[in-house]
Amino acid sequence: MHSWPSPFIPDVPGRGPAVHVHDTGRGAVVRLDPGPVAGLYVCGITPYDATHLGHAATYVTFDVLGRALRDAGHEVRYVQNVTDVDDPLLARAARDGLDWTHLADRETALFREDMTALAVIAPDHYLGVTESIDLIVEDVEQLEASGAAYRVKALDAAGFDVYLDIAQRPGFGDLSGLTRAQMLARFAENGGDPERDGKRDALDPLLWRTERSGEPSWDGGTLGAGRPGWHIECTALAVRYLGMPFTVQGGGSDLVFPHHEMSAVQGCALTGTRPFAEVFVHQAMVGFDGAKMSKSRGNLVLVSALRNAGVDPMAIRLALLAHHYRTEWEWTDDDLATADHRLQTWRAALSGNGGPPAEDAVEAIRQAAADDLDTPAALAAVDAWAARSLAEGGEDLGAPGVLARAVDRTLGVRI
Ligand code: 5CA
Ligand code: ZN
Repeated sequence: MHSWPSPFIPDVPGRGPAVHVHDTGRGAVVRLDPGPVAGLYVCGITPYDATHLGHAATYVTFDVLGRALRDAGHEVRYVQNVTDVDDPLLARAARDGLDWTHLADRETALFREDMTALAVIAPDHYLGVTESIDLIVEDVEQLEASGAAYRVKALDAAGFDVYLDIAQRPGFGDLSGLTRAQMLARFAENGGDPERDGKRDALDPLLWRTERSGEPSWDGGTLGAGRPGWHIECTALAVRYLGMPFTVQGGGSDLVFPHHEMSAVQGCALTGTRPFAEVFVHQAMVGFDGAKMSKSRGNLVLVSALRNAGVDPMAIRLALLAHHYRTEWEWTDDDLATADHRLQTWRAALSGNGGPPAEDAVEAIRQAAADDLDTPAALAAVDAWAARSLAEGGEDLGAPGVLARAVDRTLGVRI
């Protein structure tokens, strides 16, 4: 699947420090040490209602991480999926009387436009489930052949569904640290089927769903016709395009369990190695009107709606960057007003003919981004320089240009 055009990343003299981020599994901020090439996998959208500000916060956060890694001298290999066939997508298409492929294509196209507008660096591999079926089938067949997965006869179809046997998986639960009762509740709420008869364990995740009448299906080789379960798509793509262990598995905090826990143990079962990813990083949920912003709830502010209303995408990006990725927050109109004011102030100061020296501000932005993606601190450093420049002017003719490039390179904000 094609992704979107990546923004130009300007050079800035010097290099950023080693990147530190919060690892969900360890519950601590850790230093990333990826060597020359960092592998980044970020869970992509289920394209039935793209792109709300919660999604945008997640992709901008991992964009800042990718930029910090590049600034620290690493190459970044970035993989992202599109869950372009899954129960919620099929349900929405049925509700709206749309062909599900049309809905998925339309919303994915909108997402690409939103990412381009927000200056998010494109993934190197951007892959839909529907174009990765062969790879997934191969992996599920391998899991079954090794005894890690098993079949359950379908009651409403001729074939059988395939599940991973979670009891065999050492380390299951390490990422989320949830109790079994909590796991069961979250599993049921997030596409799991704990009540399904014939499973060895209620938490066993579905790998392959045999063909049901009225549902899309693909040739599954020895598995029979059907379609993949949710978690296996991310396992398969990460293992194939990054290899294990890769540097960072990312997504919103709603994915910690079951999705990331399951994708990880599936990857470990598939390769016989651990860990799946060195570090798991999660964006806190962005809310709106008192609840997590979500497609299923419908309390959305869409990036495209703001863009259509004439909002500068760089103001949207600044509104997102004003919140630390580990802090939950709720979108209000004030966020946008503050960001717009900030953007105008920065533009005025950074397009001036000279200003105070920018070295300290450049250093502060780099330090802040590498220090657990502390974007609010990075914005404060630019605010301080801009305020000083507008109040006092300055003799350093190169300063606005250097700082504008650093803001663009590190924060992805084009002045
Ligand atoms: N396709 C799956 C991942 S494989 C999925 O979760 N799709 S999604 O469209 O529901 O979400 C896309 C990304 O946005 C995920 O990383 C998800 O964790 C994140 N996300 C969803 N809602 C919010 C929110 N309110 N705040 C922050 N991030 C969110
Ligand atoms: Zn995923």
